[in-house]
Amino acid sequence: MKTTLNREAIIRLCERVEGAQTRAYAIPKLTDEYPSMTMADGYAIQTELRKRFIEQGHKLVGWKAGLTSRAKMKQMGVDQPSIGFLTDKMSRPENSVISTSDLVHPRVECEIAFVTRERLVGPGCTAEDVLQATDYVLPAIEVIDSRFSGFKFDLESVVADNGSSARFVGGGRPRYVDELDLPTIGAVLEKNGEIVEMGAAAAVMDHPAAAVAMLVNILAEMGEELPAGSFVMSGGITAAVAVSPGDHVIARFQELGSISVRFGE
Ligand code: OOG
Ligand code: MG
Repeated sequence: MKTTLNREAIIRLCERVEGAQTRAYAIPKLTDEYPSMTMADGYAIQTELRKRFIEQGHKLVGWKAGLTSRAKMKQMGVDQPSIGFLTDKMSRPENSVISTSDLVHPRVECEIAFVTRERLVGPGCTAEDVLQATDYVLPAIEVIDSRFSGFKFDLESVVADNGSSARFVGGGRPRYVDELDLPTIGAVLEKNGEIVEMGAAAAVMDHPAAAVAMLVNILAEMGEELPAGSFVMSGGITAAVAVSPGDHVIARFQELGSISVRFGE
């Protein structure tokens, strides 16, 4: 991947995103200052952020594909998927209360997550390769939180902001993929007892494993691979739903059980 920003600008923008993420405030999208910034620049900033968090003792537990369904692309006004990294500090247990005071404007998504038992290396990784390397799948709720004002961004900016990654909750009923017809799995998202979104896993690139393959191929462009034992989210099936303190969210998945979380101050 070819970057256009110099090292100094990448560090400065990384520090800007890191400040907004760790202190939960909104910033203007990065392309306001650097209109010709590219996706490669976005990934260079994200990589810098990942290295910093790891240096601070955060553990890399996996990756996420984002903007992989038409519902998500339409909601955010973009036309391409992206990837981001996941650390232990972002993980929250099922049935927990997730605090919102350390988030800017959280939204929830329902996703299928994969746990791998073999490493995956691109380029040329396919959905079949992913299914072959998968130990099991499980449902997940992702809590995304763009650090950009009004949750408005372009791809270059959101990639730098680690794909809006904030919190994630894996749970429900883990299953082996060969026991499921993954694309036809339905998901219903409820907020405070009302159904707010619904869809099927096929909304994610016709098969969520295709989104994981796409992720592995982007990793390859960054000179990285997906190690065995990774937790990988394949992307929101439906549009994301805003949450505030007091909200109770349940994501119900056909065959995979459900995940419940509450939001607090
Ligand atoms: C970008 C993150 C998208 C997904 O599952 O599509 C994402 C955003 O919408 O802020 O996590
Ligand atoms: Mg997501």
